[in-house]
Amino acid sequence: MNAISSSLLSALAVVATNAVDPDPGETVEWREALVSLAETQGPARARWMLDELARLARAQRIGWQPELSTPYVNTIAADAQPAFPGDLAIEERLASLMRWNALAMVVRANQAYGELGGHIASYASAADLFETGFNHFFHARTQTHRGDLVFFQPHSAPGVYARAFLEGRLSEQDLMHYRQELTAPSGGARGLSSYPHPYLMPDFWQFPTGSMGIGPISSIYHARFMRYLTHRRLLDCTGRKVWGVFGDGEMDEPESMSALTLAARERLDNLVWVVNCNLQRLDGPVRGNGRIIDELEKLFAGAGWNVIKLVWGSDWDGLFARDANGALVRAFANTVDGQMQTFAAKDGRYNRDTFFGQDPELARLVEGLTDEQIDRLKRGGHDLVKIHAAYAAAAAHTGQPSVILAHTKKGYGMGSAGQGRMTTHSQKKLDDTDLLEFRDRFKLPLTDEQATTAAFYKPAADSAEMHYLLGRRAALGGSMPRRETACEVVAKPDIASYAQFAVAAAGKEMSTTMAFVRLLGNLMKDATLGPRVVPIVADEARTFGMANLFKQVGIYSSVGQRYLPEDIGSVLSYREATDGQILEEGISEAGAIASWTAAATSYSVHGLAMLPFYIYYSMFGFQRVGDQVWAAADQRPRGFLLGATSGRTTLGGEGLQHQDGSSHLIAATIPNCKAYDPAFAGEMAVIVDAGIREMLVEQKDVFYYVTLMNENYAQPDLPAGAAADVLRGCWRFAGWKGARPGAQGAVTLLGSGAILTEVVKAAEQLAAEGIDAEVFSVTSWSELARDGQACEARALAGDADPGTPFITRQLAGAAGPVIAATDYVRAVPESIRAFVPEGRRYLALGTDGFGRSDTRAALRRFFGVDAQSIVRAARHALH
Ligand SMILES: Cc1ncc(C[n+]2csc(CCOP(=O)(O)OP(=O)(O)O)c2C)c(N)n1
Repeated sequence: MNAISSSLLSALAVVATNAVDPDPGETVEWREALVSLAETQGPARARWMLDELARLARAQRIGWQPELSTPYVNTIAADAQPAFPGDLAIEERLASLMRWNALAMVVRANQAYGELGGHIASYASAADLFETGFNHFFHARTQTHRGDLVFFQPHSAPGVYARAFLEGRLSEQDLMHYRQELTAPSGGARGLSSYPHPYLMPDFWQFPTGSMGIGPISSIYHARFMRYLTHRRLLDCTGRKVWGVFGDGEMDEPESMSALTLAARERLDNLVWVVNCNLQRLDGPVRGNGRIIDELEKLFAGAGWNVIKLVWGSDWDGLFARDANGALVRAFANTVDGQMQTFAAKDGRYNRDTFFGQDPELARLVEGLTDEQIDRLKRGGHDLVKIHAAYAAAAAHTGQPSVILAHTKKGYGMGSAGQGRMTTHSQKKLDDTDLLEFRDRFKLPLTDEQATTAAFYKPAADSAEMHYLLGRRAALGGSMPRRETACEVVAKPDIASYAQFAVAAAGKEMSTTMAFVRLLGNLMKDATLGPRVVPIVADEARTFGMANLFKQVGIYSSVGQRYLPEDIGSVLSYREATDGQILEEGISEAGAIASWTAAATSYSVHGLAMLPFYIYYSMFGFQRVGDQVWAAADQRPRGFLLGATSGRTTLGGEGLQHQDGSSHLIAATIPNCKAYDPAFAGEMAVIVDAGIREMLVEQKDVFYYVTLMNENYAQPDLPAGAAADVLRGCWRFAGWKGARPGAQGAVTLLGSGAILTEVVKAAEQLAAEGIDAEVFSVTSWSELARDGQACEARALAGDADPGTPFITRQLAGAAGPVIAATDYVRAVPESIRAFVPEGRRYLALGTDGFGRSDTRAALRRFFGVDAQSIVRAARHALH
């Protein structure tokens, strides 16, 4: 209200509801009283009075609630706008150049190869939103400022490349290789990825946004993680912001919405979202029969965000000022987005007749304007002055995250070739007339030939534009986006100092989950590494026996603990603290994996290596949030994912939706994910130790997935020298000699994770029957398969010495058919079939199908992975 001018206030006061006013005279008196109060005593007093009336209405049980939505106008009134601090004319010229080069990049790529794809219309709508950020707000990392985090709408990537071209970071050759990552090097260029992909452009993009919804949720958890780092006094992140430009269609994704209340609850005023409300998505309007801006306003306001509506550009200020009776606001209230899109697609004449022509008052407002002027009336998201005002207000706002709902036109400036058209999302062919019109529309300094050949354009180095462009970025710390990787090495403690109990377990009974939790507790006590550990849970800490950590290291809370926990006297009491170390994300696997991603990329985003361990029900990992893991992989994360209660049969009673038989299959498809299914605590310890070394000491871009079980059994010592084979994926556990005289044959048994104990029992039984059995513990099927495939690839490439796959060599030391059994689907052990030594039969047993509720023994029998089934398979293979 404070931002709404008094003239508008009076205009808004007469916006009619559809109900008939039974006493208009009385209404006028009340209205005038409020307007006069606001004018004479200011908006604060007016707000007080309205609050007071609301209280009174509640006491009287009148049944009135204030609406969460406001009229379809800017939140920031024209007279409350700060002066524009830049050179408007230059910024507009620069924005036009960005638009042109982005468009040219897509058009040319598709002229050369029609199959490449690409988008023009999204950036055409977002260009001014990006440019204002680049010229005035997005701070790059410097010696004194670790940089803002900026999430760019993915289909607008060409606009970011266009800017990098003008800033001298990319060459014309690079632009010519947009979406041609493989062929670019032969042209002496770097290929430009379709969307922001740090994996493919590791010194450029920071955050992948190509999969809708993942950018938004990730930005929230990054903002929260910055608070966590600050509160834990590991890194002061004050003064740094997270900016995200997202699509209005993208807001439909569950991930986009799922953490809005968290952002508000945590008072993340370091977070600003700009929702590019061009009212369209791919197929058509986002809300053809409604208004997405109004809907999002209610949603965000209800979730506790500061909402800034940026609906109309400066050209509209005069119209609103003259519109004493609120005809415009009334008309907007009756115009749905589908119609608004049509207005964008049509010319000034149509808008005059159809929109302004609906009411004599409206028609009078535009009497002095030509059709072309009506056509050019800007929406808020295309007006640099208004955008700047909204960004400045959002950046200065405290106590809440802010969202700017920026009204734009999809395909802005593409004229009849695309502006507001239903098909504009994928429009990438512009004919000569379209290109010339675009040039004229944005006053580009191009000859007809340059325009029709979509020539790239860069102003001379000594031009005012280039000075301005580079000067603005220099003032904001340099070019963006820029992905950095330098961070200090974190020393790894000796494994004996934290995991001796697991490596030399001496037959003690425990589950690998118990062992892991104990190991984690020990690691956190290490003076150097300990503080960098980030344990993450999604409301399953008690399930995994981690409740002791609540007291020991505390649960992170930005406000500490404002209550006496019920169990305060207990040694395991629930403790929340501002410097708490555990991130307890509640029942949100999407949130927890976003949190993990923030911590796992901290080495790059903040220059401070952290080591997250996210432990969860393995079924709710790759299957539930697989695409978020894929996006995390794109960012080269370093950290551990722990799939607990893993396997189809270890979690007996839980049944079909809980029993995971596939996570290792999916993990194997992620190139930088090293996945292990250890059977023993000692193996698990060696794997975690190696992971810490690879990620924190050697700073390799890998992350680890380790599955854990809740079945208790005797944990053997890990023999000296086994560690290297454990890490490669397979070590010889033991051999059993047939008890009966006279050779009955020999078999080789492979088992992993939960099923290794069944394999051992099978070996004992086979030996009793007179069959020799060698048992290998497979710790990673995927590492074995990758090693084999790498040898194969070398051989195919003509390498004279391609090497022998590790698993082939391991198995060569044993005899007979090979039987493999796991708690995962058969395809997991099948992945090494090609590398089993020639002439040896290979049988893979797994847990294909839906899970069931029953005891472990019954389940293993049912799936055919119990000792009996393995014995039967061995006998079968021998005959
Ligand atoms: C998870 C996911 N689903 C579908 C797509 C395909 N897709 C790409 S852009 C797009 C429409 C985007 O609309 P909006 O968010 O409104 O952005 P605009 O391009 O209109 O600015 C869709 C459906 C995707 N990239 N990611």
